[in-house]
Amino acid sequence: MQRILITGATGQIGSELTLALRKKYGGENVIAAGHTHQPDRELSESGPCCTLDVRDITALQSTVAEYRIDTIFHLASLLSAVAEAKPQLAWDININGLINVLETARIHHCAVFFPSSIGAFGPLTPAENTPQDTIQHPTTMYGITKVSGELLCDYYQHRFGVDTRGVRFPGLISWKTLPGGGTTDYAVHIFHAALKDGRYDCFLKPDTRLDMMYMPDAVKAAIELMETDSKQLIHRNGFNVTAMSFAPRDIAAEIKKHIPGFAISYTIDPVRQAIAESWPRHMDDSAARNEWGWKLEYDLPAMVKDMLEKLSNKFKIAKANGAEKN
Ligand code: AKB
Repeated sequence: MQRILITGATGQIGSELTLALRKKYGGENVIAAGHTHQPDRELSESGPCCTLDVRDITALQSTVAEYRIDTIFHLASLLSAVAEAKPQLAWDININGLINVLETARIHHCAVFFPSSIGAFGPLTPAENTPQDTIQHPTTMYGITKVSGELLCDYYQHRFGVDTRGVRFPGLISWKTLPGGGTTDYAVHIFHAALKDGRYDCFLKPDTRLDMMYMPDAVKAAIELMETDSKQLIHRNGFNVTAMSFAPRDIAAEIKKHIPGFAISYTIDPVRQAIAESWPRHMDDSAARNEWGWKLEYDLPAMVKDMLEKLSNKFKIAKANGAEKN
């Protein structure tokens, strides 16, 4: 891994993964490609940035050739709730975009990281201790694109020898960039609301338990998997990875330890509730642990403490900058 392209670099994962990779591999060697959002100052000042729609294979191939890319972290994707609202667009971006990336990787000899999701499972999957290899029969368009993506990545690996690798991310929690239209987004919004208003109205039921992970662990997982000697890997794509499993009432109780007056209420969104109920509650990630040494750093208490510290600092800085301008 020497010259890296990140698609979806301005998104929730991309904005943090790009900075981590630049720190490790050098700013000039990590190209941040975004489509709908402008890169923020930190992203645009720390290395090359470009605008790229992954559905445009000509533009994708010329970017890869121009920057002599050898590894693509392909993060551009619609999340679950948006994909349910716009299923055709989700197929176009999530599948046609991925095929373009895989074709480009085949022609230009690149390795590819593809993030799948807990969404790749469905109601027939065992919900507790979900095995690495099990029934995958998702009922959402997002899930269909994620299973198809895992299969396409496996296909390009065994048919054409493209070095594809990937994980099934759970809900990701981060303070830098907001997620855009997922079912697990409540676990990020709750922190913003707790710090700004002292209360949060949640769109999932209090006992809807799902796997979750703090962004530093997600970034670590993506980098470590791509750095692993391929001889160690039995699986290649769709590794189960998790760090914690909680329901809205559990994270609310943890936040209350830091903000005693915090209150949570519930107004259920039937679409996102149905999506969440079709997903596993807790995955078995022993394949990732055994094959490439996956190990979490943040459990629920550690994540909540760090999120509240980082986010309140961010709000203080934003307030001070706003005050300076006025
Ligand atoms: C979503 O909620 O859509 C994502 C995911 C779990 O893949 N965060």
